[in-house]
Amino acid sequence: MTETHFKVVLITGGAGFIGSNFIRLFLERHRDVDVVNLDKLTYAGNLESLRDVESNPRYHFYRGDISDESFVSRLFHEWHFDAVINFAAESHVDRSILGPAAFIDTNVRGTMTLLEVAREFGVGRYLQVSTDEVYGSLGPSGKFTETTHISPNSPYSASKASADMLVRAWWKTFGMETLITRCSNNFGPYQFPEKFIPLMIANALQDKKLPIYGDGMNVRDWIYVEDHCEAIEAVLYKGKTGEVYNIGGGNEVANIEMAKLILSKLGKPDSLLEYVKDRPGHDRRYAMDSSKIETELGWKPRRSFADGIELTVNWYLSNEEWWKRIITGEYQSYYKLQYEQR
Ligand code: NAD
Ligand code: TDX
Repeated sequence: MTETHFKVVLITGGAGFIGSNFIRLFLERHRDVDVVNLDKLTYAGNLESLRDVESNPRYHFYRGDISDESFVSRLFHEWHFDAVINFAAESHVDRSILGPAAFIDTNVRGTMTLLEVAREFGVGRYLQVSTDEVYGSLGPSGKFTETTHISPNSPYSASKASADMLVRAWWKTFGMETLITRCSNNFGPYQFPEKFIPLMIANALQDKKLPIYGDGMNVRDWIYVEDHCEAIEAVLYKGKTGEVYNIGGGNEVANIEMAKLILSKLGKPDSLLEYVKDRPGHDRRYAMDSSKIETELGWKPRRSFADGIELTVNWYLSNEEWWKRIITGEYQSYYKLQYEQR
């Protein structure tokens, strides 16, 4: 599919959920590209999610912070990056309500730092991985398009929207070749068990209550993570610079329906469901219109919702060690120690 040729690509936040899935897919499909993964290894970063690629000679890991300008500059001196994909972020809405500062540091300042260094070094393409949440909330009908007014409601989405604005400005003012993707809710292997689907699976497997915020009727548009990764790949190679591309799965499901589906797949009773206090500012409904990326770049999601959820539930069933060690904090302390000793 490639017209543009990249030799070295910088992936930030590659030890997270979507980044690790992307690295795996990208190394497999682009056999002549080196991938540098820059990740701070926050609570959400886990090198265990990349075990199968760590011995690949084209994969290179650096522990560092995207908002640390001198570190980022040193990395750009060491490597000649043809493209940057910024996945690194604080990504959990509930945490942004409890403490927004880290969201501003990483999602806003970190993006600015990457943009500035990438500009200084003349990087070819810069892709910002953004979210449908920047558009705010929908009523019962309609979908977000790329021209929908930006209207973020949580500290998380406000920080992501701010980053999008910076990216736009660096395109317009400095002529940088930037791209923005805005995707709906992802699910699949290696998602941190604080997010809705893995949390529901992990709790059900431990016979713990499944906390449902509010009336459980909030709707999300779910996309299997591999489909999101393929969309990012399509935008990186074929997207028009300065543009925004919406990415959605076309699978609108109310939270309570999702939780019940997971319980039934695991043979667990609905009595595990527990309605709890709503999330403040909780967006009611998200739905993406992906017609632009479909018509202009020929991408569309390949995985059906039924297949994706089956694969995901099975993955958590057969990778209990991965998520249980996260819950107990075992990986976190192991990797922290390993990298702090360097
Ligand atoms: P995640 O929380 O699983 O992973 C984030 C990664 O970024 C972690 O590995 C973490 O260690 C790293 N990181 C955090 N701060 C950093 C910093 N200052 N410097 C370097 N690395 C840092 O998140 P995710 O779900 O994989 O999301 C990836 C990106 O996709 C984010 O930008 C998010 O906003 C966006 N997104 C996510 C979804 C979703 O449903 N998960 C949907 C749309 C967009
Ligand atoms: O315990 C819970 N109970 C519950 O009812 C949790 C954690 C969530 N929920 C609800 C809130 C949402 O309506 O489930 C829905 C999904 O929640 P999250 O998994 O926290 O995702 P969301 O807030 O929709 O944001 C996600 O999608 C867009 C990602 O976390 C973001 O990074 C991404 O940008």
